Amino acid sequence: MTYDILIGDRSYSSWSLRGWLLFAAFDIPVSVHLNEMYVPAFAETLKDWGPARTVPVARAADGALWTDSLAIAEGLAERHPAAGHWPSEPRARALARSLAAEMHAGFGTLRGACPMNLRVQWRGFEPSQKVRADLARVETLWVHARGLAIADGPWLFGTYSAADAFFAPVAMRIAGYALPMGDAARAYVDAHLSHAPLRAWRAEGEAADRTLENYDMGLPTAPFPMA
Ligand SMILES: N[C@@H](CCC(=O)N[C@@H](CS)C(=O)NCC(=O)O)C(=O)O
Repeated sequence: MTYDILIGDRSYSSWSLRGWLLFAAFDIPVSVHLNEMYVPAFAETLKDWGPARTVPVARAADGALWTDSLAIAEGLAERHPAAGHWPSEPRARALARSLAAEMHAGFGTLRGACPMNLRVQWRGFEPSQKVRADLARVETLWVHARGLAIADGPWLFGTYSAADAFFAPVAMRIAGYALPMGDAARAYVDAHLSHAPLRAWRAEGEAADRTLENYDMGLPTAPFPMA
């Protein structure tokens, strides 16, 4: 089976990053098509991808179309049961699905206040109480997942799962805005910063992407902390 995925600008499109990681981190080949965001052609291009209104969108050679990142996770897990999108242990698998769903549906304050931007680290960002509350919830979920991990390894359930793909952009926000987190959460963020697929994604964004002014926080910058 071959696949195609339509993504937005790699440096900024957090949902696209999730969708693509669901292929790349699980060794499932996919042809990538870029649909630059915030230009009129964005909506035009989407017309070739069924009812999709946002990126990512993934398509299988048999015509199956997933117009949402969570649908991509379930579609690939169904077609590639050995790839390991969800943990094999039932309680861990239930929690992994719950984490991905909560990430998908929530954390609007954190997402709105700290848009993902893989090009710079912002200096002097002061998280509001509401952002801190989202971060506290993120840490609660991560600690809970680690308690159910059945394998060694730096990821939420030991080995990389779709839950990690869903939290990768959160980890990039923590790194990019130097958000305050405990040591265990910091180590988890570092695992994402060292993750080869995510590093490849960022390098491609650095090489190809425009700078989107609407992502400018108006703060001093430092290099993004991924060497
Ligand atoms: N629920 C969707 C969210 C996708 C989404 O909001 N994508 C953004 C880019 S990160 C987008 O396409 N924005 C363009 C628009 O809303 O017009 C998913 O999980 O795939």
